[in-house]
Amino acid sequence: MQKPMYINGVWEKRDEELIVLDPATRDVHYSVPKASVQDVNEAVEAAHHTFNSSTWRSFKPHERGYCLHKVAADLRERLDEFAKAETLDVGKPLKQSEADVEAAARYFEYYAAMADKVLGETIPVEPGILDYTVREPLGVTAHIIPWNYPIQITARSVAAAIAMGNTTVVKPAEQTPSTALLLAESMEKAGIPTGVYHVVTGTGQEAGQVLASHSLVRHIAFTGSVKTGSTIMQTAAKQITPVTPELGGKSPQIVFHDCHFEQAVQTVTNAITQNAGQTCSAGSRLIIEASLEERFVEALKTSFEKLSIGPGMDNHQLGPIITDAQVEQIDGYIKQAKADGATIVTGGMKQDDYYYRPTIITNIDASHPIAQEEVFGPVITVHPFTTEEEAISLANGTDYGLVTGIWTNDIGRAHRVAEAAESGQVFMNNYGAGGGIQMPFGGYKRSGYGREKGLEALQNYTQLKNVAVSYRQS
Ligand code: TXE
Repeated sequence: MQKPMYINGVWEKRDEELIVLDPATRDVHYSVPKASVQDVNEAVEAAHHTFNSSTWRSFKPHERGYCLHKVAADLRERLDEFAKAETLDVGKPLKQSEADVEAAARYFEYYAAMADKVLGETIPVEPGILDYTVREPLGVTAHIIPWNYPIQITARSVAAAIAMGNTTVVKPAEQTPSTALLLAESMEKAGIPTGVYHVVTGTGQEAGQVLASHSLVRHIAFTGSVKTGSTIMQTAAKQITPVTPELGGKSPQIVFHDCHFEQAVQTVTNAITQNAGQTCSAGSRLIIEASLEERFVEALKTSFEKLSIGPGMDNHQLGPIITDAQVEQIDGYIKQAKADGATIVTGGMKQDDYYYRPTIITNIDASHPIAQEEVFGPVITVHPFTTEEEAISLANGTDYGLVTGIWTNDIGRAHRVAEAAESGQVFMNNYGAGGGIQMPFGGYKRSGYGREKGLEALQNYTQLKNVAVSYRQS
């Protein structure tokens, strides 16, 4: 069965198609059109036309907000349908998909409320001059989405872009196009005008590349690998198109001897096993005070081994790994670590071909590839320290800088370490508090730049105009 893509309010099928597999069985689940260069051009041109149309130009900011609230309501009403579609595409446990759909609804509400609240300023210049700024939309914004959190990542940037008056073209990942397509139905129902939201289901190399290089695209929101992010930025640079790249991480959990032990064990477990570790902000390195290492690793092992593994639809704690290639990537890192003398405390192997057992690795040098690169699986490496300086140096010792977790009851130390952390986000004695909707999110170093989420993201989807008016007659 082919699910059509959505261009300019029309559901379009094509002879050339992409096959989407159910990660739990690797069976063919459905197909989508393989969007051509012409399809992408058509979507971008329609989005450009809509941006300049009297329909969209005369839409009042609060009316945009009203429609986006209705999108949120539809997501909640159809939460089961969206969550099942997400789990069948991504493989993640149904409960996690439900939480993702709820988060998507919250993004729509959050940015709906901001549609008529982004203000300009007046600037004192000199007598007789009124100087003011206006924040204006950019035009067509492109949204290139990865497969690990499709509905959340689509929602967060599309909601902000539309709230600010832009039009949008979404290119979902090849593996997970369902929920971006379902969202088109919500947009229609909510009264978002035709042409404001398009979904082109194509490959990264073709559809993604054409989208990133299109001269009418005024901003690109990208989440994915460093390699693809860098390619997109080089392409976009030719048109001077701004990119907001969110490029993953190798986030440390720094655990001091005076932490709340049980809470730290539980949260460190969740932070590397959620979505089977296929999360940009996964806490994939345990930086542990040496005096606590043995006890903590033992408790972590027990905690990992309690987790159930199986199909996401049956709500196990770890679902399948998205593709065979991704399983091989994880396995490759593990084999290399083993060959280099690391100790596998638990896990370290596939289960039933499509799953990976939660894995703890000790006796591993902090410079080893498995401790430096994004494994994107349920794998944590352990690095002991004796001084605070050493902990900071280990935590900051990768090219990434997305999130830092700090576990201690010494408030002074917690703030010193937070200050030294080279990452865009720090969690103290929690990891992921608040759900993240309102908090700016993005990387230091190779994790990217710019911020999605929170009020900060609105900067991505507006441009600033300064107007100087002379009002004195000479
Ligand atoms: O990512 P890509 P892939 C990391 C993770 C994973 C690795 C590879 O380590 O193992 O990346 O995953 C589109 N022009 N993350 O190959 O290539 C592509 O179609 C324009 C981290 O899936 O970055 C998809 O829609 N677009 C991460 C999106 O880019 C292109 C999430 C992401 O794909 C393109 C996912 C091109 N030339 C993977 N090539 C995170 N930060 O959470 C591909 N795409």
